[in-house]
Parts: sequence; structure tokens; C-alpha cells
Amino acid sequence: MNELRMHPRFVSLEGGEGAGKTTVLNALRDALAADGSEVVCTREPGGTPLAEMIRKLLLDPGHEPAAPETELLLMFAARAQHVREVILPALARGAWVLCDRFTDSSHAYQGGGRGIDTALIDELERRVVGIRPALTLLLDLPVAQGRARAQGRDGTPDRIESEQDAFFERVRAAFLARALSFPERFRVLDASRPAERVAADAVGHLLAWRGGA
Ligand code: Z5A
Repeated sequence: MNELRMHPRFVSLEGGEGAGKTTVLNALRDALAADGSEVVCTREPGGTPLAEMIRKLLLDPGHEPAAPETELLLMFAARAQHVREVILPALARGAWVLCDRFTDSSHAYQGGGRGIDTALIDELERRVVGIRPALTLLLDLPVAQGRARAQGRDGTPDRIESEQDAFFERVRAAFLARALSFPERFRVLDASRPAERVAADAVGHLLAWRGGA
């Protein structure tokens, strides 16, 4: 695999912690399924049994700190499996694929957050993944607001959630930089608004995209 293509029925949702991706994903699924279309909702890291095992390794705070390169390669190992087992077969049979995070998260977290060279991430994307969403909805909100939402949930923070605010500020800046670099693919939504308004906005973008695709 050595080329990168965009598929019109492949849509990703991106954003920092607590941005509300799960809520929006459900609204997008309902909007697409209303006319009987098959919609596959999936997530990264994860989406297949093996990729979910890699997710557990990645988020487990119980082992020694992961080197940034280890973290990056595990993200791409999970993605390689997910693309081949779930995403490409779904697109081939005519389904829509809604993915909670994809390669832009690697650019934001491992690139922006951990400082890994973008060229390496681009190379892995091209050689290991080979596909990019045609539409990416970025749910953007201030770091403190997202963290407050995430902390409102039960459970102890995972390995990445335990990072400092400065890390998440770099992640947010990297997401916004990606959106500026790919304006035809990205739609940036103000995710600090009430959940119903964010979801309605996201559905509007998706249906406009489907209408024009
Ligand atoms: N990661 C990476 O580093 N590199 C990669 O390549 C990939 C991922 C693919 C796990 O992802 C971690 O993997 C993630 C990035 C890293 N680490 N972090 N941090 P994840 O997507 O599973 O984890 P997450 O981003 O932490 O998920 P999340 O916090 O659950 O985010 P969300 O799905 O966007 O939020 P939510 O569950 O819909 O909402 C969170 C809470 O806020 C919940 O109580 C909602 O009721 C509430 N909420 C949602 N929207 C609103 C609004 N609009 N107003 C008020 N309250 C709201």
C-alpha cells in the first residue's frame, strides 16, 4: 500500500477530551440511517477485537511510561487492523462509516502532544493506512471545559487523560492547524455550546456533504 485516497462515505469525528463526540456520533448515525442506509459506527483506537486489545495496552496507566514512538506505532498497528477488517469492507458494500477519531488524532496527540515528526506520521498514513475520511468534523472547545466534562464521568483517568493541561493545549492547537491545512475536508464546530446545538450543526454539515458528494 503506497497511496492515500479519500472515500466520500468515510466520515471522522475529532476533538479533545470531553468534546462530545459520542453524542454527536449518535445524531449523525440517526440522520444517515433515516433513509435506510447502512451506517457503521466505529472508534479508534479500537474497532476490532485485536485493535481493542491494543487500545487497552495504550490506555492502561499501570505499566511503565510508553515512549512516544511506541505509542505512535501501537496507534497505527490498531488502525492497520481496523482499516482492513472493518472500514474497507464496510465501504466496499456501500455502507457509510462514522469513525470516532482517526489519523488526525495521531497528528494531534502524538505529533502536537508528544512532538513526533509529522513526516513520520504522514509516511505511516500513506504506507499503512492508505485511506483518509472525505469529511472530518472537529469539535473544538477550550481545554479546561473539556477536561471538566470528562472529569464529571465515573472512573479513574486513563494514561493519556492523566497528561497535564499544556499537553492538551498542544493537542488542540495541532487539531486546529490540521483544519487550516485541509479546509476542504474539515468543518470546525464550536463544541462549547449545548449538546443539541452541536449535534444539529454536525448533522447539517453531514447532510450538506451527502447532498453534494
Ligand atoms: N488517541 C491518540 O492519542 N492517538 C490516536 O491516533 C487516537 C487516539 C486514535 C482515547 O480516545 C484516547 O486515545 C484519547 C486520544 C487518544 N485520549 N484522550 N484524552 P477516546 O476518543 O476514547 O477518548 P476521549 O476523547 O477521552 O473520549 P471522551 O472524553 O469520551 O470524549 P467524547 O466522546 O468527545 O465525549 P462524550 O463522551 O460525548 O462526552 C463527555 C462528557 O461530556 C459526557 O458526560 C457528556 O454527557 C458531556 N457532554 C458532551 N457534550 C456536551 C455539551 N455540548 N455540553 C455539556 N456536556 C456535554
